[in-house]
Amino acid sequence: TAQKVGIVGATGAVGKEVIGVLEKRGYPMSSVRLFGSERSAGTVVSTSLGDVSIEAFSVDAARQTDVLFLCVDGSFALEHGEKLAAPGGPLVIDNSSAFRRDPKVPLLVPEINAASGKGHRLIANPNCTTAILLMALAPLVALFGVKRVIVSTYQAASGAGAEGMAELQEGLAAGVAGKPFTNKVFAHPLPYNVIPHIDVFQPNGYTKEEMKVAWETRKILDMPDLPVSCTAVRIPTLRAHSESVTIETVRPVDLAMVREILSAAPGVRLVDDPAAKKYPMPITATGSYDVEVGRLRKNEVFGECGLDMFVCGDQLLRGAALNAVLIAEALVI
Ligand code: 2RA
Repeated sequence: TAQKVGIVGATGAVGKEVIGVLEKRGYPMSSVRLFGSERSAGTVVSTSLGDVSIEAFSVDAARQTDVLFLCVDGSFALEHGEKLAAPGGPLVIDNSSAFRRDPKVPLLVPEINAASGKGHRLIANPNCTTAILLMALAPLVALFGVKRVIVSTYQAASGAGAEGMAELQEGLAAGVAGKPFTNKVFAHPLPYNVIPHIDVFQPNGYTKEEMKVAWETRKILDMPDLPVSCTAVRIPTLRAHSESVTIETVRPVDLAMVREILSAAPGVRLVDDPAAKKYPMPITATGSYDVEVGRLRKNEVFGECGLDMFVCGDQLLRGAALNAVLIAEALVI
């Protein structure tokens, strides 16, 4: 049946994509309400149900929905998430990191662990880097088992929201015009650069972004002791994240089986014909619902039980909005 849908943070990079994905997937909606700050209240946004004016957020108003997407920061989610999802309220799907490590809150990539969300009213949407990784990793873990995972990322500006994308585009335009450019959103200027620093450094020397990949991979795969090491790097692409992934498996890897399982995996597109210059790239993954996987090869360090691959996924879609809408589809309709 058609749902009363609400989106908090509808003018942000992820909120806008949620509106687009609901529309493109034909999500059954009887109404859509958009919530924002006092400042954005009154802004008119066009949706598949016509023009909708943004309302100033209140818990009571947002609870008058069936499904509520929170596309705002973690402190907002921590303050309001549980009140919004209390009995009688909507299914709340939170895009922030606020509840991802909370053992009471399911962390879902629907193709992998939708069943863990049954009966819950508050669901966490994973970090984009983790969701993109898991689309390729989970089918392989099911087939060969896994002993350890090593990831290096190449993350787009969109991970830092609309401001991050604007800073990159303005910087690139200034650079091309021979003008100076500076940085506010990123730790350093991003054009013509790569920055091995996303989110804050932790006592163990990893960044929080890197630890999110470890924490969330373990939770989604339900493997609390899985060794995962990530180096997360921001690069000057706009909206698709790339990841170089090495896994040590339990059973020997058969490349033909890897290709077969990844070709059949929902939400995954095998792009692996290096002789024809076909492999995953941000430029082809951008705008796609599927995560691209390729450059498949046996890893020469781990031998028979090792696999290397390259993965690209649209950060705003699989990494955020699409995953959130798929959660709603899996749990509500
Ligand atoms: C980033 N993973 O790319 C973050 C966004 N959630 O910055």
